[in-house]
Amino acid sequence: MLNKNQLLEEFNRQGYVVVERLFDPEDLQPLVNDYTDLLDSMANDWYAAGKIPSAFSDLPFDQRLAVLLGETDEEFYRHFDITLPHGPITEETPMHLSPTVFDFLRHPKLLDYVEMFVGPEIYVNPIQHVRIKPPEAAVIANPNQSNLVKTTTWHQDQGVARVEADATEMLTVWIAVNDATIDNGCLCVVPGSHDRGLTTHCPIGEHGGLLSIPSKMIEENVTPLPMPAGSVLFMHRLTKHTSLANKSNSIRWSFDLRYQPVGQPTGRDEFPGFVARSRRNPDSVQDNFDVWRDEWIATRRHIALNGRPTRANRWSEDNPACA
Ligand SMILES: O=C(O)CCC(=O)C(=O)O
Ligand SMILES: [Fe+2]
Repeated sequence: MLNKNQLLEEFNRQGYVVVERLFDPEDLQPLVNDYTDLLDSMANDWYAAGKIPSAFSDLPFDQRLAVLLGETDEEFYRHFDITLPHGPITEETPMHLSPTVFDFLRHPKLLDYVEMFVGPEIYVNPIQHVRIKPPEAAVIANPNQSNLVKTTTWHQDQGVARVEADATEMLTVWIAVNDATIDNGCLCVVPGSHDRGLTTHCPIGEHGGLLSIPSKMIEENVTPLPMPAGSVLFMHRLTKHTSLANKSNSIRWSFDLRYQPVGQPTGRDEFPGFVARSRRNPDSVQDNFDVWRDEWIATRRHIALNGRPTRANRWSEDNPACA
C-alpha cells in the first residue's frame, strides 16, 4: 500500500494513481443490493406500462440489465444515474437519489483518501455518474440508449466542466464495483497528459454534452487501467482518458465521482453539491439524506420551470480542429 507521500508523488507525476481494493466487497454490497432492487422495480413498472415485452425476472442482474438496455431507450437508464442530463429537463426527469448512494458519496474510507488530495475542506461536486455497461453487443444496435452505458470517448474532465471551474482543484474518483478488465472495457489514460494543459474537445451528438478529443491529439503512450473490484482511481482533471469497449459477456460497473475544496466553482453550479467534510466549519457538513434529495428535486423543478442558465461547456463544433 502506498503512503500519502507516495500517492501524491505518483499523482503529480502521472496525473493519476490507483489504490487497489480500497473498498471491501462488504462496503459495496449495499450498492449492489440498491441497484438490484431498482432494476427489479423498473422492469416491473415498464412491463406493467406495456413498454417492454417481459420483466425478465428470471435473469440474474447482469443479464437482465443487458436485455433491458437492448429493449429500452435513454429514459430507462436515466433512472440509474445520480445526476440530471444535459438535454431537456422536466419535473419528471428521473434520477437515482437513494440513501445508499448518498452514504457512498460520503464514505469515510473514501473521504480519508480524498482528503490527501483535496485537503480537509471537502465538497462533493455534482458531476457524478454510475456506469453499468452491458456487453457492447447488447447496446451497439440500439441508437437510442444512453451514452453512459457505451464506450466513453477521449476527454479531460476539466473540458467537460465550464470555464469558470478551470482553476478549481477538482479530483475525479473512479470506483470499480466489479473487476474492470481490458476485456470488459476498463479505463485508459495518457500518463503525464495532465502537465500539458487543456486540449480541444469537439461536441459530438445532441445537446453539446458529449465531447471527444480528436484522435490526432492523443499521444502514443495510452495505458489501460485494469482494476480489481473495490479499487479506486484518483485522477487529475487534465488527464486524458477514455474507456475500452465491453467485449465480455457480463457488465462493467463503475461510479465516477468528483471532489474539490469547499468554495470553488463546480463547473455545473446549477446542480447541488454539498460539504462532505469540514474542520473549519463542521456545521456546514451535509449528512442528511432528505435534504440532499430535496435539493436535487428543487433543482429539477427550477430548471424545468426556468430553463438552464448557460451552455454546458465551452466547446463549439465550428472549431477547425473538429473538422
Ligand atoms: O467509466 C467510464 O467509461 C468513463 C469515466 C470517466 O470519464 C470519468 O471517470 O471521468
Ligand atoms: Fe471523464
